[in-house]
Amino acid sequence: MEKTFLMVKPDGVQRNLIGEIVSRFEKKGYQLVGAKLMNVSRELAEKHYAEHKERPFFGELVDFITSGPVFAMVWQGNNVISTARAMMGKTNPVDAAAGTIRGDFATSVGMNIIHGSDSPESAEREIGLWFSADEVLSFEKTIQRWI
Ligand code: FUP
Repeated sequence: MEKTFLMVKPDGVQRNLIGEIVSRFEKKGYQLVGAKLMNVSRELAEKHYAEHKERPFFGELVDFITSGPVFAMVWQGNNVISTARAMMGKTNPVDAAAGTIRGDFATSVGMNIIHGSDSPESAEREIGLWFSADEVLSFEKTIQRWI
């Protein structure tokens, strides 16, 4: 079953949006298999956003993601990587459709509430970066067969 890494960023935590965001993915039919509220070290932030190292906004991005607790999660389900991206909306909230998380709650590209892995390779890399093997659970929900 496909897994992805999702994270409520510091702005989403500060704005009390953890429940709203978790609820959207639960209602969609996805399964939460790992979660933790945590502070992010600069080292972890720089590894997570390594692909943006040369971009002019890299410093601000690392400052932001380390500025307060984030809610890191692993979700599982059919096509969860691409479907979660669709539910998040475009990176820049100006382009994010109403009904998406960023479309409904964000106004700035820097503070856009949520991160989600953008490919199977990123999902594998990011889950390994943020979670140890014993923090990602494997359990069956019998109700899943009805969705
Ligand atoms: P996404 O995968 O949607 O999070 O988008 P990216 O990987 O392209 O960007 C990662 C983060 O960098 C965004 F969430 C916000 C930040 N960013 C900026 O601050 N300015 C930009 O022009 C692009 C991205």
